[in-house]
Amino acid sequence: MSRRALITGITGQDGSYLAEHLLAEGYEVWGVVRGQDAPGKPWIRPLLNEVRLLQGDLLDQRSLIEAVDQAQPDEVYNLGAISYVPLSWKQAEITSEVTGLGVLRILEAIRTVSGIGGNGGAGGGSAGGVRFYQASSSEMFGQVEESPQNERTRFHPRSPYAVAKTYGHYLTQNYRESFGMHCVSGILFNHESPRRGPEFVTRKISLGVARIKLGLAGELRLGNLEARRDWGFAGDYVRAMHLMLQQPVPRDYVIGTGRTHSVREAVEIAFAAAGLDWRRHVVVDPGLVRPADVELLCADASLARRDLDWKPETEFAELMEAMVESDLRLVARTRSDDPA
Ligand code: NDP
Ligand code: GDR
Repeated sequence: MSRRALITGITGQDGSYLAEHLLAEGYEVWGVVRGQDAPGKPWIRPLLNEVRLLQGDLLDQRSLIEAVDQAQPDEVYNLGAISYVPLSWKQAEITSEVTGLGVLRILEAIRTVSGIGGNGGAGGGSAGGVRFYQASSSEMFGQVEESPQNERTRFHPRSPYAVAKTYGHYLTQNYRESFGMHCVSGILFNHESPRRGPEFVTRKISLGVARIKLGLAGELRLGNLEARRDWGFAGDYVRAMHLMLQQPVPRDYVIGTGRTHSVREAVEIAFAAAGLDWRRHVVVDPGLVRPADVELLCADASLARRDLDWKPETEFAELMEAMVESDLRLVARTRSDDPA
């Protein structure tokens, strides 16, 4: 019988890549979606025949219990979150509810359905029970004092989003220790793709380049060009999520490339890929600089390399170029579909 996976956040960037990966691995995949309508994102549509969708919300305990009960999963991947850092200053409360307390609700749903009591263990939950993956984030490191960062690096979260993720991270650890549940957190560094939300900087750049190249815009407004990130490809990172849950002993892993680039370098690569001079188009907008930015993040993923035999396969320049190419096609198609 095929193994069953339940994914929250299946409509997001990572959810869709993870669903594709697990289907290819022979899993029966179930996804939790919000609202009444079928999800509209174009990359989800081809999956609709293969993935079973359940209505649920990380704000709603009952819906999560029902989703876990219906899917009877072997593995649960909690990818659902409000994931855009700037929004978390404007809507700190809802971010804490979804990104932070949502982790508590999904863990409680698993505990309830598995019958794991206050002393742990009762209905499975240890080696034979449901395995749980929490989408932790390098944003938890925040203001770093040492680089690169690994599983032992101190956290110093710099946004309400990062604080909520840190809560979810410790709670996942706590359920592992308190109830013997097979819970792991992947501390993932930034990962991107053509499916990245348009508000995140790499995709904002690739879409901006495409619109400028096709004559639909003249400038691209950005914030802090000097921030440095360890950027990888989302398709490589979902493999790591799955590998983490296959380990006999649950533990947390850092996932990243170990290389950093600045936003300025991302801009240079993307504009050059379309034959444009970025200096003629990029405007630095102080209004886009964050109240407390994270200046540098760089992963030491040597534990994942050793235990999971995982390494990234996509170079940053290759990734940015692929995103520009994809957005050039997307913008050209949208423009020709536009009756105006
Ligand atoms: P996205 O923002 O693309 O996707 C977020 C998902 O969460 C969407 O499917 C969204 O659904 C869902 N969601 C939002 N609110 C709720 C809610 N109340 N109940 C249930 N689901 C909800 O994120 P990514 O795919 O990029 O990231 C996946 C996870 O990994 C997130 O938790 C993110 O914080 C974390 N992460 C991401 C990194 C990255 O670089 N991408 C790095 C480290 C961690 P809807 O479509 O309905 O809005
Ligand atoms: P991040 O990603 O906050 O690291 O969170 P984002 O792409 O939003 O920002 C990266 C860096 O770029 C700088 N920047 C800008 N960012 C945006 N969005 N828009 C701009 O115009 C702009 N100009 C400069 C930012 O200041 C920042 O330093 C992502 C999310 O996926 C989180 O959910 C995840 O946890 C982390 O990655 C790891």
